[in-house]
Amino acid sequence: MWYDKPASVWNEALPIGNGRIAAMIFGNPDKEQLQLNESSFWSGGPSRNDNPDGAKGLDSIRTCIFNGDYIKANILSNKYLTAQKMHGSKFQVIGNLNLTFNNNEKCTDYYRELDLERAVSTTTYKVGNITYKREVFASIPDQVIVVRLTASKPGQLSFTASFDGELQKRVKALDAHTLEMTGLSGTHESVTGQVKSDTRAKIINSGGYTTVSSDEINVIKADEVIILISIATNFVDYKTLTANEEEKCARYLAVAEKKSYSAMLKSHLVAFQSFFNRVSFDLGTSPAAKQPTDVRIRNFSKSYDPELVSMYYQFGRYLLISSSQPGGQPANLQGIWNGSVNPAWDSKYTININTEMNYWPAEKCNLTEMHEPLVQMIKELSESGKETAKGMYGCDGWVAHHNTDIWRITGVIDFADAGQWPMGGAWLSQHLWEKYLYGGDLKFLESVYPVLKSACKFYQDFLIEEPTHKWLVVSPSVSPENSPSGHPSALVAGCTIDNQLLFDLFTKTIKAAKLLKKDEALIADYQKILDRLPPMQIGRLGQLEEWLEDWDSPNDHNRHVSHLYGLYPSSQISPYSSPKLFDAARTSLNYRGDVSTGWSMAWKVNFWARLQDGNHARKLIADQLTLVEPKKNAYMGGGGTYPNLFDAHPPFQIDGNFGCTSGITEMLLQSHDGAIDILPALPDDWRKGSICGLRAYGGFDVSIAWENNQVQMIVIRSNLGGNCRLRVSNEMTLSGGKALKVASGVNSNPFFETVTVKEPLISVSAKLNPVIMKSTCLYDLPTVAGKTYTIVCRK
Ligand code: FUC
Repeated sequence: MWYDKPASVWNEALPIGNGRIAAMIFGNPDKEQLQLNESSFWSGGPSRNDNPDGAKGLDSIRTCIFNGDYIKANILSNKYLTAQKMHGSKFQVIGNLNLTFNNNEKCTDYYRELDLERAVSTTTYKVGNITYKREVFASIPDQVIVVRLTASKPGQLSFTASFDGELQKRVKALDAHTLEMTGLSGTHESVTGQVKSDTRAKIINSGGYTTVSSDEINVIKADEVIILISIATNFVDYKTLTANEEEKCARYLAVAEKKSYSAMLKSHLVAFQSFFNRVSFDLGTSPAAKQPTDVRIRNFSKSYDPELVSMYYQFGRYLLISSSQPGGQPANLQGIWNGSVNPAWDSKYTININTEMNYWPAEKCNLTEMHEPLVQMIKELSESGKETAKGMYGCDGWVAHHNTDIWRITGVIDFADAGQWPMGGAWLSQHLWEKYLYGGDLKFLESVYPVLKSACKFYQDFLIEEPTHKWLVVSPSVSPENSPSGHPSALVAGCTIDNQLLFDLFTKTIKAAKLLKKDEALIADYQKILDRLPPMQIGRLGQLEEWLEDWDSPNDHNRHVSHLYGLYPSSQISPYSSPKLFDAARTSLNYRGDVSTGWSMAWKVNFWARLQDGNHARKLIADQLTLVEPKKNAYMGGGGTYPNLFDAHPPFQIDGNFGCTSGITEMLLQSHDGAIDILPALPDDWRKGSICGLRAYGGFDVSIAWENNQVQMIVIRSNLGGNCRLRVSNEMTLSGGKALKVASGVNSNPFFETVTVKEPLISVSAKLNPVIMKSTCLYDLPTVAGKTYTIVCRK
């Protein structure tokens, strides 16, 4: 990614991060601004937000819903279930390190870049005949941000280093080379800010000298300067704030300053590239790629620029590596990059889609380690959510609603129409099973099984029988952030997404119990619940119904498409085993329309990939790669992409980046439907390309090359052994010409079990438009763990 001018606003600055600390780099020749973040710097402190009156209101709210008195249900819900005071904390900015230069002359030859393959940002420019260069990276092994400033002639580096930050307590030069800023997180909704931060910049100059004023350091006539930035807080875990931030901050610096710049750069590259280099993606290039990145985004819809797509894809992987590292916090609504003390939606964790979307690329894009912080958060929520289940609803097990934060709150926030969704834990829990399907690690499954079981426990207690069909339903609930048209409130019972989530949760927990040989009696109970969940239904428009009744409106363009959870990320809707539902899902999506907020368009890339319509998915990518003016920060519809390739909801929200990276993968490889599907949704204009190093269920690493829209070569490494069933659109053989076995019957590899759902009832007026499926070849390749297989197009 490169630009020919500095960032004038935040959405033009370039992000670096090591999962714990991060910076946005502006690259201004006169004044370099490094806007700093640390992942545990959140407002408030350990806290809970359950409404203690839940038990008093629950029964009457449920009765109101079954009687159709939605207004009263809403009023009671806001009174008895919604949090009365605390709606979650804010992820807050640490502040800025500013380097002010006294360039009197105009600068020329300006260039700045973010090298995604090295995770290094570089700015160069000339003043007179001297070339200046700044390199910045955030090191995973050394836990500091490293800045190197050089000039083409000795003695040319003179600048002043200073800190500022809205939440600063004090800025002070500790010695002639070390500047320190301490800070305290903000008080919010009457929870006192308790996260203490310590930020230090160590300035190491070669040549020249430094002088100190009380809160600034001046560097004068240096040849080269290295600045090490260390940030630490008193955060230990979501319940504990007892670390000594000053000691931690100093320790990181003390270790780092003993190393040379080149040694630090080397270990940074080794660590970063051990993740990044696992996947390579080539869609070809074109003259458009010679332009600066912002120009390419502006021109994308009018030009042929396939390389912008592959770069955007890899940028998603870059962002996940940089914002989510084992042992740390999961990527929040802005990953780890936030310039404000008061960010949009508090930059917290919205778990009715957004946080889950952040992690869609983790497994399939070969970044399984980056999934770990989310797994840890789910474990923690399963502790904090137990109190919520008991206190609010009198149920066993654990529950989380539509949001959480670093303190792992699990109560209902905002207001009933958005917050009264007791399914956040059910959705997050799917990630645990998903991780097992890719990695096949039974020890991991065993470690998370109690979380799955306890999630089921909650719904065993919480589900109630609805009067018409005697189905078991979740009530009160909402189809995330959407109301049936004409309804005075979103509150209802038995939303489609809730039923789908429970279908997955119970099915997967049963599978896990069987694999781990546990809880036989429970399995029978779970099966009884599964048998009584509402089936998916097809409504009068031929659409998949979003609610228990046929309430969908053809004019509903809400950004959430929650009832298609069953299509993606879940695998309940399949062209092969549930063609009617498949068709109804497509009808629903067509009614919903294309253009929406950033993340919604990203979700639709995944949907159209699952619907095997590559051209429609490709169209959504183009919609998403529409340039949004960087100053547009206010909430509004019509999302796109900022000049720095950050997804624009607007405002900036990182889920759209991750969601689109996931969607592009789904266009090229899927593994949910009983087989590894090669190029299931290749658009016409991606005629030639290759993608290497993706992961599929069952522990397979898959690389694919194609030409003239036809698969040319597939390379499969088997990590677990077992049958590898492949679905390909053209005929293939093993390299060397040996025929592949044509597959039949059920895939013997247990990781590929297909999902069977009940066939829907279809209303008389509903019209289906069945898809003519592309004919595909199905092959079985028995594999041995550790072996690699090459398969080529049959000539
Ligand atoms: C949900 C969405 C919004 C936004 C917010 C963070 O409330 O409906 O569009 O993404 O989360």
